[in-house]
Amino acid sequence: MRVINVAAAQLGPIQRAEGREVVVKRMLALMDEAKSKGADLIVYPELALTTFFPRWYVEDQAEVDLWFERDMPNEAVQPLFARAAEYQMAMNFGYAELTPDGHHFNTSILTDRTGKIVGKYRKIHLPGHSEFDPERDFQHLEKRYFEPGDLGFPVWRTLDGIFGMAVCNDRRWPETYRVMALQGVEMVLIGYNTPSFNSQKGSEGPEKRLFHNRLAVQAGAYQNSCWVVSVAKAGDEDGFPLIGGSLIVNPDGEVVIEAKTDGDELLVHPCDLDDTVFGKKTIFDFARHRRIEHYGRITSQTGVILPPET
Ligand code: CDT
Repeated sequence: MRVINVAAAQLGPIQRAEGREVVVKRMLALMDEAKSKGADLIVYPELALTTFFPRWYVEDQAEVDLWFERDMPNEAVQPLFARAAEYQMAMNFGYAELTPDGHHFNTSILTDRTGKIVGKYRKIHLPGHSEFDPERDFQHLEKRYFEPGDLGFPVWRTLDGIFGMAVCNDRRWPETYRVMALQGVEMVLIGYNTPSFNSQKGSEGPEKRLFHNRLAVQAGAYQNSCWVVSVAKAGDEDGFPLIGGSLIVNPDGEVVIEAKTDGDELLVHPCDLDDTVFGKKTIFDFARHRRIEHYGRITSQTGVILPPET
């Protein structure tokens, strides 16, 4: 048995006017609760330190850059790193990263039990658009504010297991999990900010959005025989609702625990990394069953190529 106690730390809304110190206080309160429940690892959402700013169209880059972190850790998050180290708790959270040479990424980091950053992932599947779109009910400007991640889908050995990360929209793409599973991933950590309504189809509301959230992560877990921890920023941010529905899924694709609220909420579950072994040795033993000679289109083609008309 290789059991780790995982705390999925869902965050409720963060308003545009709120500073990082307000959020960090809430994150610390969740970490204290996680400690009292024996957590080994705490997982926070995508862009955990700010409101989900891609909904706002801003032309002045200097103003946009106020949502970005130039260093990690920095002064604002130092208390989180210090307390995680004190508690010997590994930690994962997402933030907007501005590199010294001026690149912008939607990033997620993983620390070990000492508070040292052992893994960094930069979101690859950026949803949305890059210019103001008057046709939408609200904006989703991730393609404006971020570049696609340049680090691939690495995995890291820590906590006696093999861990990977993904960010929000990545969870809808089977390639995300499979590339990590080809490196033996045992647990995938995901943070998300998912609007409760489709900005291009108002009839698609929270019920369907929560269904797609479960569907995507349950399939990813089952088809790759790994744990998935998927954590929301939820609730009403300045009049724009985000779904909750944070959840932990086992390697059989079953939901073992799920959030009930749209606020700050902690879900703690013991996850045995050895539960990944059976699936990886049987139905999803990639070495025996994959047929890569038929998968060429996956990496040689992005869009659809229709068959010729007859
Ligand atoms: N943050 C993020 O990636 N949100 C997207 C919304 C896209 S609309 C389906 C998501 O995949 O949840």
